[in-house]
Amino acid sequence: PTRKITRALLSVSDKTGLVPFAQALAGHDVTLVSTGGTAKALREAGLTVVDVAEVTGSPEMMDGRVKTLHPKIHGGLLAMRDNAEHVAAMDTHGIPPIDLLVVNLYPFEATVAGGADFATAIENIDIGGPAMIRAAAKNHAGVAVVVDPEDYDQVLEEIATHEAARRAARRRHLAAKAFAHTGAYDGAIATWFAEELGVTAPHKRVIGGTRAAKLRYGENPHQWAAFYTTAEQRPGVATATQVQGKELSYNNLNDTDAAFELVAEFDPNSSAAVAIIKHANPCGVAVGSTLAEAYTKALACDGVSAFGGIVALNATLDAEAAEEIVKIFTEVIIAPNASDEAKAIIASKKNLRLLLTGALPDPRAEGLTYRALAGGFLVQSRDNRLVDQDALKVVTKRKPSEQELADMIFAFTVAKHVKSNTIVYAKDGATVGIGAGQMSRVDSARIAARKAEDAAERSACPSPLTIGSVAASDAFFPFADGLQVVADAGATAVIQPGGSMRDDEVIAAADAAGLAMVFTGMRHFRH
Ligand code: 93A
Repeated sequence: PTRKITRALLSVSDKTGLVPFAQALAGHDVTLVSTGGTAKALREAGLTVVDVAEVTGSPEMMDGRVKTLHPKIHGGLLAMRDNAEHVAAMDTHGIPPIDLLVVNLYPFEATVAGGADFATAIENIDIGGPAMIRAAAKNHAGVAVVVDPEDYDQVLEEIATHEAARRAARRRHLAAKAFAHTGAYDGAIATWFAEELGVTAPHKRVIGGTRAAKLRYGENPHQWAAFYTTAEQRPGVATATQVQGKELSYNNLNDTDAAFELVAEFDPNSSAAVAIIKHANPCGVAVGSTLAEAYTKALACDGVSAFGGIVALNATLDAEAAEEIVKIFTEVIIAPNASDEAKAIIASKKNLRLLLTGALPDPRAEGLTYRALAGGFLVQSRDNRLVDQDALKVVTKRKPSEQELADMIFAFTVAKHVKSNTIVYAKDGATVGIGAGQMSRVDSARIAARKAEDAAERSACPSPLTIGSVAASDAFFPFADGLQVVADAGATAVIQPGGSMRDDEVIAAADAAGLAMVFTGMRHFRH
């Protein structure tokens, strides 16, 4: 059986809840041992504290880099209480056992998130803390280790009840949490380092995240879920401030990310852009001279699917756009900023979540994406490529017009963010038909065209907007049949990567239909 807690070492950067916890410990006659700042906080609260320096007989040195790294501390954490040799070594060397270790680490992630320079970030790498946490966690049979102020009450309860049977199990849980804590901490450091060095491919085992939020459930209500953030500094759902609205769900976060990443492709200095997302696919995207105009155009693409969607904007949400958005049921709005007037309009919809990120992510930035599969996960570099206008190759007899070219680039940019296979029809800076996630490209082309017909019917438009549109395909047409569907739907120009064995047949079909077609040389699968 574990011995009673009579001696605790406290060394914490986050001093939340520290004083009442230490007071309660003192009330149970626990001796408090502490490092500089922690000892100071405890003394100011009137508590009696033994300095670590007094235990080690060695002062804190090198700006605090060496404070607890000493056999008098680590022996007290690591000695097995039921091992005669260990106990004898403690006696011989005058090492007092430590029964409770309370440590939280230098705030490395918060420091780098705050834009600290390299030297400051390095100085915020905690060495002594993780060493003690790992020592205590390894020796959990003899030491309770606490890395989270949320667990203070649990420890006090243990001291108060002395329930030996439950104690061992609880200590194992605390140890498991402690190793998860140091693991995530080192993962954050490694991720930050890789970013600093511009290393795209991560070293073996450096991927680490920290749980930022427990979610009520996952993709479905019977699934457990949480949101983990990495040290990747990318404005978006991970860094956003939620101004108002209900708690975000797993699907909200996933869809909002898709929406914001898409809209960030469009430079706000060139045009306002709006994307409306459902099930991680856009149901309408548009650019315009104002956000309100872009929103109205995006909504027109598929107003039925947009119900209950996620709206992302590439510029400060203004009152005019806010007025339009609140007209239908929307789950989430994400934007870099919002005017006070816009915020007041959004406030009329209590549940509507408004997320502000302060900035747009750089679509060209490097980074990693992850995807789970049974027994592991896949990691790849972000698809950070954009259409290179100079690399576009006109392959048909007819050259695209300026307007067609602009719409093609717009459509291909959107297609990059639609699940494969995708065909995106666009006209005048707005999608007019999106076919997503089909196993056959022909089906995507048909579905998108049919959706445009439906939209035309709903808005009493004499003909679907695919007539006179352009079409983008995320990957090459393997046969001419898909291209034929696009031509039949009324598109006048096509943008696609090219590179099929039957490119010649596809080009011939385009020429026969009088289409202009360009190859980008770059595929944008997204699954
Ligand atoms: O610089 S350290 O890596 N060297 C150490 O020996 C050491 N021991 C504890 N940092 C060390 N700590 C950390 O100091 C703890 O993990 C904790 O975050 C912090 C508490 O310092 P203070 O009590 O002075 O506020």
